[in-house]
Amino acid sequence: MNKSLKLVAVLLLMVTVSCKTQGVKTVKKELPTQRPNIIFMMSDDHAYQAISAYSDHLIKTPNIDRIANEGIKFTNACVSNSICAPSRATILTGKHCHIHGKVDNVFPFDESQTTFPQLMQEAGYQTAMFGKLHFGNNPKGIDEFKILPGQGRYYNPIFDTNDGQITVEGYVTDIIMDMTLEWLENRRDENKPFMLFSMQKAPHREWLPAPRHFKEFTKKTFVEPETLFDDYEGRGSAAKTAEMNLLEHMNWAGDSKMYPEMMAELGIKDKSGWDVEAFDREVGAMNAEQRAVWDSVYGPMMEDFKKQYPNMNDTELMKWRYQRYMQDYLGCIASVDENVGRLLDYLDKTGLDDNTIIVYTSDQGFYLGEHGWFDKRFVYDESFKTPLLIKWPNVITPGTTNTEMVQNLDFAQTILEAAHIVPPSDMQGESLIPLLLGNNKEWTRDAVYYHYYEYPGIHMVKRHYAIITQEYKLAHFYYDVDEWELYDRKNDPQEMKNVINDPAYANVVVKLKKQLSEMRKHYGDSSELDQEILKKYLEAKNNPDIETVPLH
Ligand code: SGN
Ligand code: CA
Repeated sequence: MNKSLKLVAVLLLMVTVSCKTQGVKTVKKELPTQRPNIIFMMSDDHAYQAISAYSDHLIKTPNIDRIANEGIKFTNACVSNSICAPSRATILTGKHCHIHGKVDNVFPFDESQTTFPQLMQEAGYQTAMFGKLHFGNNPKGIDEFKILPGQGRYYNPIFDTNDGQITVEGYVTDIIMDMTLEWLENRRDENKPFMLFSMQKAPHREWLPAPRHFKEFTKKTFVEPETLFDDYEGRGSAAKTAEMNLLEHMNWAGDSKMYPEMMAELGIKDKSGWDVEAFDREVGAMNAEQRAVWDSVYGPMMEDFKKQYPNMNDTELMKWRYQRYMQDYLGCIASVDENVGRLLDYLDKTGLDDNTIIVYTSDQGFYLGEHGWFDKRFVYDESFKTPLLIKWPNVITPGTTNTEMVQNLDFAQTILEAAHIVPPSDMQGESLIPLLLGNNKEWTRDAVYYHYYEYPGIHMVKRHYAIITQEYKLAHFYYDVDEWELYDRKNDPQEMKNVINDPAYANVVVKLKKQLSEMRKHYGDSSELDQEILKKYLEAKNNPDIETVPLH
């Protein structure tokens, strides 16, 4: 064998050996060196049950599903407090609510807290935010913003901007995406990576779709959840006294879209005290063209209902209200999905998608008739869990499903690490980067912490804190009752039976109570703090001079 042939043979041998060793050794994936752009899309109250990547029993969302198909879908993502502003403050600070101060929609955010966009801005990222933030409308660390004041409205909405207020004609979901795309096209600084928040108001109550979807969705009939007629036996008093039942607590005008005049004709009273106002606030904000489409669809539908109403029993009314609710809620989702499609197409077309992380999530989950409910707040699954889909080309393996318990608390650290920024040591989450890279063995968390506060207040969900593992959920409702609930998540996924007093679970209860108490200590939460927060809340509620009291 001559020299060069020998060399080729040796090289071939080396390649074979190294291929073999690579087959057995797990190669740890690393972060790419180039800093990525990040687009954080969040909708308000978007239940995972209404995303076909999770389940298509209610609606198909082909565009949102693209993110899952091209990236990762988390099936056990959850929040630490299932309500809007607290969840958003947790996302921005990477801290639990008792630390950042926004424990409910009422208490103020502690403005001295650092938010992750501030750190990104300091590190050279261009930052922008469009849509719903829900608190502190001059967000820290954001170069350019157009934000709905408070909850904002669906038609012809007002926005707070860097240069004052503007009113924009059209439908809110389309407008927020117009703003997002316009910024990408015209105001992006090509020399900087960007952090862009595109945050939809939809499908928040009172669930008003775009006029182009009125007809299609009001004709649809949706499958009912198995627990629509839940009687709350087998649960504690919190489920029984909550005011979120479709039959009992939904507004007729605001929610079910009955014309106020029709309510008067049928002798239906405004039980909530803001039902008619809610209808006027949204439907009253339509322009003549939008209103004409509304009347042409909702008019005949409600006339038809008016004829049936006197002969309907409670079961029929519940079924009707559920369909009405789903028609409007899912009509809103249709627009959200179309607009996600617009963004993905734009990124594809411009090639920007190559180095851009796209996140799709919600500020919490939502009840779509499960347990007879709408709204959120409880630690029970439909509101505790939230959708989370992330796409990152060349980093996340397309079509990955992950079942770990990840939380909104983790988002700040994840995004900072992706951007090569070291997170401050007082953030309380864990970076999801190992899971995004597929280094799943590095993930060690086995339980998450939850704490809901806003009570007494709208929907009357009692204060509770909880520990949640893959197998169990242990919750303590501590005001104005003292009740514990335990659910076996594997054997009772619908959470119909509180097994706290079942002797078969006695050991589980002891173990989880201990773990929960350690967890509270670890995160700096305590009964003393609970009492302090409660005291302040009750004082504010009883003081007519303090504006921050929840009105309903
Ligand atoms: C409003 C809604 C409630 C909802 C809260 C909080 N009522 O008060 O149903 O729970 O917002 O929602 S409404 O009749 O005014 O729509 S959150 O998403 O902002 O937390
Ligand atoms: Ca919300």
